[in-house]
Amino acid sequence: MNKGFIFDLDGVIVDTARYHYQAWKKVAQQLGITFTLQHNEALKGVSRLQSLEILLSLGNIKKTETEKQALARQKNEIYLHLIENLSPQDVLPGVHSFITNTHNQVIKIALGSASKNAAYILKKLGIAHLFDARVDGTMVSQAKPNPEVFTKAAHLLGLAPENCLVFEDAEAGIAAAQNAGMKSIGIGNSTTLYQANLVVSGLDKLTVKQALNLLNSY
Ligand code: B16
Ligand code: MG
Repeated sequence: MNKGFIFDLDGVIVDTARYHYQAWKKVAQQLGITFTLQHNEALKGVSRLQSLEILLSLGNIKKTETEKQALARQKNEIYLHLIENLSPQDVLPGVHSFITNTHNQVIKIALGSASKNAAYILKKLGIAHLFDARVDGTMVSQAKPNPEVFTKAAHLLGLAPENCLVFEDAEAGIAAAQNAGMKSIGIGNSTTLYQANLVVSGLDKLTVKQALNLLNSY
């Protein structure tokens, strides 16, 4: 079949979003910035450096490029420490069977993540082999909502954008899918992800047939 499903990582396959939040919260505290779960929504799916820019603007704080690099590095060290014990048990409910059923339907599978830690995380989760292609933060120059990550994934799968369906938990990711000319399924809250073609709370609440019907509809 000439169709592809492109999965975001953080928040769709594994709940690392809460560790990103905890790591940024520590950096924010150090800088004297108030940072809430609501603020964190704007950082989801966004690159590390751009997340830092958002954080700094919340506190109206200016930093030099060198200081920004150091803060981003510090956040990543905290984050890596928090995900140290990630294991196959951390794969979110329904993900394994959804991906296996996708394979059984001969639909191609790609990862489309903003994270530079994506390869490491997939390895820890023991699911790297399930993907036909992987595009992550080390391979793109433009962050979501720019469509680059998904356009590249479609290219690697050898598929046209209109034949790809994106699964995303972030507002910026749904916008990136739209900008790539792809339909999307939001994973999470329908208020935040209202621009998606469909929103479910998790992959355990969706069948491959439903997703395929959405991709094939106009
Ligand atoms: P890193 P996704 C994104 O991953 C996260 O949602 C976002 O919070 C994070 O800032 C970004 O990756 C960069 O991650 O610091 O590990 O390179 O949701 O696109 O899979
Ligand atoms: Mg995400």
